[in-house]
Amino acid sequence: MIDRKEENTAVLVVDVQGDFTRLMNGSLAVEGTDQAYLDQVTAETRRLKSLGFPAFATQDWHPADHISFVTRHEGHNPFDIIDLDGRDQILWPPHCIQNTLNAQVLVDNRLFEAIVKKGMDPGYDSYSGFFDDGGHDTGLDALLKTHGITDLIMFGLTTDYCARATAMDARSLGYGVRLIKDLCRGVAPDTTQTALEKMAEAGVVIV
Ligand code: VGL
Ligand code: ZN
Repeated sequence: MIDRKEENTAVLVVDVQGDFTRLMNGSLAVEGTDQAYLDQVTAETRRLKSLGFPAFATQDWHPADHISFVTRHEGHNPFDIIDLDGRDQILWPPHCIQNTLNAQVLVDNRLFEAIVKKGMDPGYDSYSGFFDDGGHDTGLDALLKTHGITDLIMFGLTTDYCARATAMDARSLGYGVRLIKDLCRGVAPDTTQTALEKMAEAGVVIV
């Protein structure tokens, strides 16, 4: 438990949005995302913020015709993997469509200095909050640097995709990263386990 302020350290809440939750009957609902989970995430964000840590969030924010949506690929089923310009692309149920209820960040938005949107380009997925698959920068790195941030305390959804990718990019960019595992939930147990291992190998401290 982090119980006092540390300089140059921010909280980063990843993609805590209705479509990833059971609570909101999300299209890509992940196990263990009930009201109790949301209450825990909100309470921890509030607690860390009241200790003096600035908080930021990321938000998956797709156009209705996003390339990652299975509906764009005739003859495919959700969770099929296709080749997209040499990259593996998982085909997801449509989720986090811009301006829909289930794209909203479920943690009190007033707690955040900023909410950084990602995945707006219809042609590229963006699990990472820093860069999309086409290498386009979301501005998160510059934003954190403006606030003097060198270290991140991260949690959110999903462990195996967006939390993983964001944590890995954060490490590549030189941030110190702690991931609060109990406040993360994954799409599937095996990929979640692999994600935790890969993050630890990259120097993410799993707490
Ligand atoms: C995510 C799958 C597709 C995530 C986003 O937030 O982890 N997963 N888009
Ligand atoms: Zn997405």
